[in-house]
Amino acid sequence: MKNDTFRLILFFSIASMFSCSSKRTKDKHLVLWYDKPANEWMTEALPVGNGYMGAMFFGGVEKEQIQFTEGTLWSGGPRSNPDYNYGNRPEAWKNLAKVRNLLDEGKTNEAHGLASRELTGVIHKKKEGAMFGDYGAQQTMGDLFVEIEHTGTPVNYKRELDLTSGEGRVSYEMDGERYFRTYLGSYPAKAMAYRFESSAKTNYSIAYSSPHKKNKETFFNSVYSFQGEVEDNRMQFETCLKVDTDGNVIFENEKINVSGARYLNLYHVAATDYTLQFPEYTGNDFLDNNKIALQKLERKSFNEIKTIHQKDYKNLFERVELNLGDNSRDNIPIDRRLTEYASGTPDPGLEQIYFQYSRYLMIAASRLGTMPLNLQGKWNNSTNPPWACDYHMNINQQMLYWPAEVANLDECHLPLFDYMESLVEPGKISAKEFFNSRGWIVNTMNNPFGYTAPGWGFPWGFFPGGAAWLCQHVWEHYDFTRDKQFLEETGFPLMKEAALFWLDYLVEDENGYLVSSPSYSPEHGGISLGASMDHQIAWDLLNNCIEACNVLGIDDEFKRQAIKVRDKILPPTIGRWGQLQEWKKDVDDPNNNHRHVSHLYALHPGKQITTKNTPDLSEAAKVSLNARGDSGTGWSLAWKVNFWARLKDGDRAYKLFKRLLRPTGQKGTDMMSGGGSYSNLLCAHPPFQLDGNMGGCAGIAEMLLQSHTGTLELLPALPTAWKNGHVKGLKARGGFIVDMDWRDGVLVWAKITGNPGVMSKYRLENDVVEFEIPENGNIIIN
Ligand code: FUC
Repeated sequence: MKNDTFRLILFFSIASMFSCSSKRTKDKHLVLWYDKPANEWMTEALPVGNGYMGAMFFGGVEKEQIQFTEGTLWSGGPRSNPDYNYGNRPEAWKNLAKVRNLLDEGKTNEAHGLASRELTGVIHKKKEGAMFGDYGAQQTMGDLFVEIEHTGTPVNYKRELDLTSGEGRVSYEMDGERYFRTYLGSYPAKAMAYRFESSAKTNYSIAYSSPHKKNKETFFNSVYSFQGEVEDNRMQFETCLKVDTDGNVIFENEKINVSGARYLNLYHVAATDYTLQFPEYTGNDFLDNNKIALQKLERKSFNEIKTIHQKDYKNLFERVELNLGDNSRDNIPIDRRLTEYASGTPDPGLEQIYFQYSRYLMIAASRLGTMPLNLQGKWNNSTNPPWACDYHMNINQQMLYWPAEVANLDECHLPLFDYMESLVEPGKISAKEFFNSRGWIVNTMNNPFGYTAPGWGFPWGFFPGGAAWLCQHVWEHYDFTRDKQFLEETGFPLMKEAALFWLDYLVEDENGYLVSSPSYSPEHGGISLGASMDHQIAWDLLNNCIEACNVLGIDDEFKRQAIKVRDKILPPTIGRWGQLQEWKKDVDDPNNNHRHVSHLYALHPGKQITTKNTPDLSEAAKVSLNARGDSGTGWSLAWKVNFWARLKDGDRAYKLFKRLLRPTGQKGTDMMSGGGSYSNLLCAHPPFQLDGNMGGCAGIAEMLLQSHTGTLELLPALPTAWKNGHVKGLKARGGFIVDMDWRDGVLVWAKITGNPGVMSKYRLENDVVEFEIPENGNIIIN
């Protein structure tokens, strides 16, 4: 009797939790939900993360699969091979003059041949099947499988990712009983937490499956621990599961068996011995890290852990609100919404979700003390992932962080800067060995082991401009936050050191301009003398350095030099068919629709070309962009959204944004036109790359607010489709926060918040208005 009463109370409390949760879900719009479990990792499973770890849950009824990894788990690097040399080829620079001479003489093929032999990075291939040898690759840590012992047909099945609370859920009924699960990644707890609840007493069997070598496996005091290592470099790791349940627990045959449980909480931690520190990259006390994380969870209930997580998450997430109109399609699963959207059904609610999903993903995967986002954020299920799931510096890494400032998540930008700082020392060696120059460089592909050399193939791997491009991010971080201390201590040292490379590398051409030689416009056209992207990146970096010197009032000598060099760099040039030239020579092919649109860097993310200050160059950029067309990989589409927004063509930007949401069944590597979204809304390059999600989010912001000219432009590229809307919390350069309401495509109300006394200008259509932030901290425009 006592037991029955207890059971009844429990049933009602779980039942009320269910009704609450479905009611809550109904009035919330920011939920990705599905009426069936995921079959496939890449296209359907849903991501959760705590910054350090990324996990994907499938929501299977009889068997839950939670694939996971930890950001530092990599193969390759110094411990994988005594010959690993961070990619460097000692004294490669001795061939530089010869390559330059050949280019000057127009002997491009010979220049290509010599550069391929001598200006390429070095990797050592050891293991059969490992694509990148001692360069390595990000590694999955494996999968947790949770078998749930129940039979019957599930009804009212729902699998969701709630962006407002930062948690995943699965719920269903079976045989008259209710089942409910929660999945979350807690940054403060440095742990993942999964909860399984049921109205009936349930049996579970939990197993971890690792692709890596096992060194030790224990189960003690309700904690399962697996210690293992990556085969080629012996990187050590441990992952632990702490089991908290009202059922009985036994560990046998490498499985945790739980019986008679109405709740089962699994607290999941993982760490490796990796340290972000040149030259060894090892030494982290990973066992201690996990021990401390688990100790912190002691005596905390799941609800307490969830509350702490939500506080941390909401503090970041709730800063920005976006409303683009009708949310009435929330009762339809996302996969169906995507298909219907692609066939013409307007769905502003889905567009809002797409925007906020990127913010969710950034919070889940990029926090102070963690590795920066990689090509797949922190979500990788392979030991041999595409492009090593690395840090790609010729667009991808930068795009991953485009929304960080404008979408009001500047703290999430910080891991990128820590990573950049770690690259300076190896990057200086690469600059010296390959170019005999000062400064630091990175090239196309970068791993967590200081690989800063050009890639091992030419020309795709050749891109010394990568570091300068990264430096735009530290400048932007300052410009958005106006954190002078950051600029002085972190930003400017990185920028100046990267600028030294360009002061040495640029050479004077026959007309007295400074040009980049050899250079390469990612990732086509071959070796050249004078790729425009290099010139625009160098211009942008020097220009930002000059502004930084002004702000900090330092380094007059360097500033003078930077001004002199900046003003001598070959400027963007208009070519024979009215296009913006991609190279110094006017050789652009009007039929080239390559996915990289590198020569428009000056338009976005740079600011050398603007519709207002350089209208002719803007027109030329438009001609180039039209010629490139509206197809591309996911990130290419996302970049085009931003380009058209900068060109103030909201409808064209919107057209490309819609393409980005196009459902794609493709899984291969279509470089031409396969870009779109999977049903879990992750961006399809294809395959999955997170850059497109982030670039798309930044593109939406760019349509609503721009500030790169020093003037806050309100609704500069509003698409006709977004007739009425509201945005709160976007950030603008100068340290401002902007809220806006618009009706029938016209701004009706805006609030600009900033520090009292700060002055700036805003532009509304053709009117430019100067303002000063008053004592109360904001101005209202209506
Ligand atoms: C660059 C791009 C490819 C891909 C890869 C990860 O090389 O050209 O499209 O995104 O990065």
